Amino acid sequence: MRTPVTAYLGLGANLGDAQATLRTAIQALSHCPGVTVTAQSALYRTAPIDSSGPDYVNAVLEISTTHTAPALLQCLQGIEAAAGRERPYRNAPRTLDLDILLYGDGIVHSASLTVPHPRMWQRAFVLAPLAEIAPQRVPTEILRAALDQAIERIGW
Ligand code: A4P
Ligand code: MG
Repeated sequence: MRTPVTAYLGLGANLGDAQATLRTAIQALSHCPGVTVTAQSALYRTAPIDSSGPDYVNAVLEISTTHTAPALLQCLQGIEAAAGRERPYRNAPRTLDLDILLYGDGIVHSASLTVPHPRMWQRAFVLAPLAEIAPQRVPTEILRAALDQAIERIGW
């Protein structure tokens, strides 16, 4: 049995009932073998960044997992597919996006996976919910620099 690793996941959606989709995704994750959800941020309404369509709903989860990072990505992609995720083009509006933000202190650079998520440090829709549940992982200056982006905490 592998030693559990603490990982942080970014959740985003801007098509359909985004709040309901995020709640369903959190339920699905909590039923995944090898994954325990240990903390969840509030939901945030956020303006699209490098994307289009309606406002997004975003959140961040802390999990404890015995999966490797690639196996965890497969599990996330299965949940995205169940939510009807389509990929017509990069950064297209989406029913559900699940990203691995951090995997312990791990660094991954492969064709299909980059961890830490390379764009997370510029994005308030990741940094604000991450700071809510893991302030030690978000340098204050980096959070402050992103807070001119439109973001509203909407709770649960
Ligand atoms: N991939 C590589 N690294 C990772 C990782 N750490 N986590 C690969 C998850 N996937 C990772 O992703 C494309 C490929 O990235 C995957 O096949 C996987 O092997 P995707 O989910 O199919 O496509 P995407 O979401 O369009 O790309 P990506 O890279 O996830 O986009 P971003 O940069 O995350 O941006 N604005 C607001 N307000 N809220 C949002 O949630 N999201 C995006 C997506 C843009 N603007 C947004 C939001
Ligand atoms: Mg993604």
